[in-house]
Amino acid sequence: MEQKEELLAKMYYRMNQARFFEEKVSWFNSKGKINGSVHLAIGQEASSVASCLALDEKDFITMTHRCHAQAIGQGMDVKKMMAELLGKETGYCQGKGGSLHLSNMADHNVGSNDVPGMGYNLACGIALAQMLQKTGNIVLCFGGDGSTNEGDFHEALNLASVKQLPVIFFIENNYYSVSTAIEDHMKVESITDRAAAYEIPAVSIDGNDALEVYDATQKAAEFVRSGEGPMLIESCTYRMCGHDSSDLQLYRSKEEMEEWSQYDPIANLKNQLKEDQLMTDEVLRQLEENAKRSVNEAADFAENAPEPSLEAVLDSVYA
Ligand SMILES: Cc1ncc(C[n+]2csc(CCOP(=O)(O)OP(=O)(O)O)c2C)c(N)n1
Ligand SMILES: [Mg+2]
Repeated sequence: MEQKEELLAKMYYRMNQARFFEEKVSWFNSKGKINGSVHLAIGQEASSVASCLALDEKDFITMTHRCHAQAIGQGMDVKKMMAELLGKETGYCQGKGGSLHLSNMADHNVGSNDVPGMGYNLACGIALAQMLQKTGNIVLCFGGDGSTNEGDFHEALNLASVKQLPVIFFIENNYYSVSTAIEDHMKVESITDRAAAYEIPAVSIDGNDALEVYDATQKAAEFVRSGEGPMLIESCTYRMCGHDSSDLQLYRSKEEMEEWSQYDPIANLKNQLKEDQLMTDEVLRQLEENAKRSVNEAADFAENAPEPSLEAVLDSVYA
């Protein structure tokens, strides 16, 4: 078991790294250096990062389209991530995956997906393999509120429940599916109600409170690993940015956005760490600086990395 201090430092560092990484991605995107769309998770860092930290090293994750903070939470290397986003040879998928097909199977990261809900059944398949092979590994499956309306979600929950698969369905409820507010796309009060239909235990948590996210995921991981079957966590959070770079956010009020900006998950963790005297200002500042430096180095690495060669264009392409 990791020392508490080490864990909190890793949590604060990776949440900052995710924020700086995405600010840099946004800048590269505005300069036309990233092809295709990117979906930022600014405001969702506690949810995406602290959940991953509750896993063991060999556990698996499946990611959504809003994947950068999830990947950083799981410990992916920001240099290889940035190179991948810029389409460079030194990226995780030799520049062929980009943000929407970013993966790292070697470290049990099954990857991001452009189709909402694609991760649910992938997670079930991997969990079934872990069960049959008795590896003791579990799967943390990320999803979004909107994707729980997909058939895939319901099929996966049913299968996981019937087979008692070791999966945590971790739903990041940011109250929107692109421009559609949650009350306009589902009738149930909470996504946990959906788990009840499959007799899957579920909890709803404050996804902007990193410590609560970590505790809830750790409890769920214990439950799931013990062979009791799947669990669902609804992690309530807020996307403090547009759905993608073309989003003018005309579907929500300035007051609502302003209110959530007062509840920034990074500032929230910082305040908690200071109030509980778990970290000094100096240590916090150092972690922020280190995180920023790692992202600047990643950006330099990616910009100076070679383009994939023409000869390699069909390598690792299966369909
Ligand atoms: C098959 C398919 N349908 C629709 C889309 C467009 N799309 C991308 S993300 C998204 C909304 C997903 O909402 P949610 O699951 O709440 O995740 P969030 O974007 O809020 O993180 C939609 C409709 C798509 N990429 N693929
Ligand atoms: Mg959403």
